[in-house]
Amino acid sequence: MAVRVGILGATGAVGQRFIQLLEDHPTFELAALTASESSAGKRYDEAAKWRVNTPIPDDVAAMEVGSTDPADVPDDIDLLFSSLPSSVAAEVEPEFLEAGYVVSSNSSNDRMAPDVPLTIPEINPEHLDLIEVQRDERGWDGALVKNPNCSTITMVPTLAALDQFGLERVDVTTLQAVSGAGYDGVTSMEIIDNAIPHIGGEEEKMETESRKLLGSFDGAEVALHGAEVNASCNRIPTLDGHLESVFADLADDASPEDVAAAMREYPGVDLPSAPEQLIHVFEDNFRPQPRLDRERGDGMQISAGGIQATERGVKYNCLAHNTIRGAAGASVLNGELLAQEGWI
Ligand code: 11C
Repeated sequence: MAVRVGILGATGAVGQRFIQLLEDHPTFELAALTASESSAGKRYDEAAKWRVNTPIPDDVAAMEVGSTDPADVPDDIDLLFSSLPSSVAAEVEPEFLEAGYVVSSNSSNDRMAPDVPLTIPEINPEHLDLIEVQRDERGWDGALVKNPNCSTITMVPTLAALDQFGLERVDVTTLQAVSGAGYDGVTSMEIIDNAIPHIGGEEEKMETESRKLLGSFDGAEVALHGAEVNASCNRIPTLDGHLESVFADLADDASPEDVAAAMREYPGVDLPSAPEQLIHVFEDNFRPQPRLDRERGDGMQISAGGIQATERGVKYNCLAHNTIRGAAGASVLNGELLAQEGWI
């Protein structure tokens, strides 16, 4: 049976990716678009002027954009995807949750709240049970699930594969695409011939969200993973695809071959938007590269390569499409998990 879905924040970079990913989705039927007051009341193709993705389907182009007031959204919407700016989402999402909507959100507010599941279906699907806790504590009839930041999603599946070797410490340097910075970054590409050695708030997100995703869950609370995580985040002039260099200290002996096998064998999930194999491992040390590898698995697969031994463990590179696997695709996948697990 079709699940009727809507988008909170439909006109921005991630909102446009939602439109793309929901076209021809096997179970989700797009039935409501919302955006800021300046877009409300307009046709979608007039409201969403900027495009980096595929053309807007004709039926979506003609849809009217509503406001982010729950009274403006039809009651029969089963699931809302949110890509609102976090300051707006912090006000708007609770209104929808109180009104009984289920929200799968990419916005960064509340990701570390103890009663909010921060979920990647292949890594910690059991954390969805936190919804019971949030309903008890906040009195919401709806449910809120968050996906992590794109640079976190790129790295965490590889760390989950390594955890069997006793993950003790992670140091990571990111090379992040301009689409992660949203509208201005992509339209101007003003950092050509340059790199920006800082991305506000990004390092802390990687350091905390990773430990929540990998943390153990006793049914009521998540204990953060004990590994120390240190991140250095940098913007480079690629359009899409975050590349990351990871140094992982391991308690047990693990050769690069052991690590490659663990990554290749890390299980996937049976959800419509999930790749069959979660992590693709390259033998070629010059891969993965953003332009060549970000579309693997329709943008939903993680790539890794360049695995080498260090004195304390291994180092390697990993890559994911930041606005698909790292943002809209991550929320869609969580929506599919919510449906599969009976939360919708
Ligand atoms: C970037 N990762 O590339 C950011 C964008 O917390 O979801 C996404 C921010 C977030 O700048």
